[in-house]
Amino acid sequence: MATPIALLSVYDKTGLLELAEGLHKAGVKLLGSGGTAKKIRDAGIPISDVSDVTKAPEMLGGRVKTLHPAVHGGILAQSTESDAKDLLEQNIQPISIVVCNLYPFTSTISKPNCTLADAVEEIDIGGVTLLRAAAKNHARVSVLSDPRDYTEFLGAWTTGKLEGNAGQALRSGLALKAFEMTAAYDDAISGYFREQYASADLPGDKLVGPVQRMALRYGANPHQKTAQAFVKDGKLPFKVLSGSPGYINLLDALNSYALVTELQEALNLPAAASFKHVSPAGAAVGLELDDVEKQVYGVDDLKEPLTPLACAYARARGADRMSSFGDFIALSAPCDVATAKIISREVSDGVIAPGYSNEALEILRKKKAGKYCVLQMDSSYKPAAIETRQVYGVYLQQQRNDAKIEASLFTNIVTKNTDLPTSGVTDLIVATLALKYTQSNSVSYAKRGSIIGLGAGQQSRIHCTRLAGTKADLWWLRHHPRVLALPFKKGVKRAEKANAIDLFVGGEVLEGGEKAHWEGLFEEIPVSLSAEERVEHMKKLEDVACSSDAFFPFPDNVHRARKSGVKYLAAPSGSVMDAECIKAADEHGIVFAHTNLRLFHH
Ligand code: 93A
Repeated sequence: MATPIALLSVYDKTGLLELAEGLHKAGVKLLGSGGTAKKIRDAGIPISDVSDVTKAPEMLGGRVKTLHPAVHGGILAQSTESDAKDLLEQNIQPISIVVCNLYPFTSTISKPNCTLADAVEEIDIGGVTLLRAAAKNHARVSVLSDPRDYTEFLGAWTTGKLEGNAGQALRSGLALKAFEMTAAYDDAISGYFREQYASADLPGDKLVGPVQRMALRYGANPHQKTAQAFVKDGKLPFKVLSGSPGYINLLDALNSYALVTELQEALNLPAAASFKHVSPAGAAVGLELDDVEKQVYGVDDLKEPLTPLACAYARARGADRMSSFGDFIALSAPCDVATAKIISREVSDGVIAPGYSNEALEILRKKKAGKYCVLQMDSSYKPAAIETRQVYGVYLQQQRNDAKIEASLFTNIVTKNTDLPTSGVTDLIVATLALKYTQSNSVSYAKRGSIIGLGAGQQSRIHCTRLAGTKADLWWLRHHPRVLALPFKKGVKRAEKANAIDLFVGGEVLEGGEKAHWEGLFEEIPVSLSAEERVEHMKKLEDVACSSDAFFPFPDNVHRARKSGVKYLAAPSGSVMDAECIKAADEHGIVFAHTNLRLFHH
């Protein structure tokens, strides 16, 4: 049998001499690139230079060292007669082992004074080619890309364990490692050039090519200093028209935009969402507001006539005004003046929409002294079918949740009452679509095309049903004539009014300074709503739709939903208590649709 040959070309020379010595003793002929060969030779271990084999010197200041048919022919040749003939004709020896690690691109670019030329010079070409060639031909060739594998490999080689299946398994594992290594190396290189050539770090940055990457101020928290948003292909699907988005802003923006797009598609009406911490505080389609609703949503004084889009945002923002404080807004249609005017007077972090009228954009750009974040989404954008994230160093990958929420989802009605009117279907679509983009567990209540109560991120479903139900109750109590007539002093700010109303409808008992402050907001101190007044008013909350992102484990959820006027209910089946839940719905004359679609979202 011909003497086996190992080609060694390593930047990191850790463990190199021990490996070279071991291979030499095992009868392997060593071949090395410049520095690698010198180090081994200096230690007294016999080794030939690659240039002896290629008959060409290393050239271009080291840019070409091992790139030669004599090397790659030797690595890539398979154990076939025809390949053996080719090698013989060209006088090339087959190579059995490739030991290679790459120029340190990542550590070079992380040095503060690294120039583009420094980075370019650190891009390893020949080493990557060695690794890929050897890994490709792992049926015959062993590739060592990590010094930590030298000892095990040497042991296997010297004890003959590289024969047969065990040998193949070891070569396969080493090949995979080499492929991972070259992939990560290429990722680092493209990441660097994305930053150099396709990054818009400031709104209005003028780039010749597409903007693929954007530096973010910080991650979820200010001490998480490294943060960026990027795509690997094409360009970022949004433009920054004003302000600079943060990491959580983008989580909100992208999730909320998906929600409003799907709402508009499902119901053929402009839609809006008000997001906080990656869950909707409210979401709605643009059904016209009546006079009471205008007052409840605080848009009765707006001079501008309300467009359907403005109605959608007024509703979305008005579902839970406390939670919407500092929201990120998504609009399914280009932002008009009326919508911009509503946004301009609320406390909000940013907005994403497929476009803005010139006047609307002017209004929004003035908000927060120019710091208000305005994003324009490319409406033709289609997200990838597979989504990947990393948690604690582990990649998680899944198919994107592309389930369509439409009327057909609610046709399997399992209760005696099967009378589901169009308005009920609309509200079930709104309630269910909102859950698709709400942190689980989640339950939502909807009425008049709008979320009126939403419980997010609860570990217990009944807690979620109660939380959402209480929000729906407070929303409805805000329609009470005595709330609408609360005698606020002139000059009380909108956010302060929202807070004061929340305390009033919530029946919170106030003391000391807090009580004095609250009372000081009014011309005349309001008398609390009595228990009877509350009961009387709550009786009038009817025809509410409620949806759950997973099955109801117990009928208590159905009973609780009913207390907030629920008439239309949707949830997947699958609970051992399904029959009990249906019985509870029948008891209240509720129309209950089993959707068979679980909608967990994290
Ligand atoms: O500049 S290169 O891309 N051109 C080559 O042909 C080449 N061949 C191996 N760099 C090349 N290498 C790299 O040189 C290896 O990946 C290794 O990191 C390094 C080893 O060089 P030396 O043996 O001279 O220390």
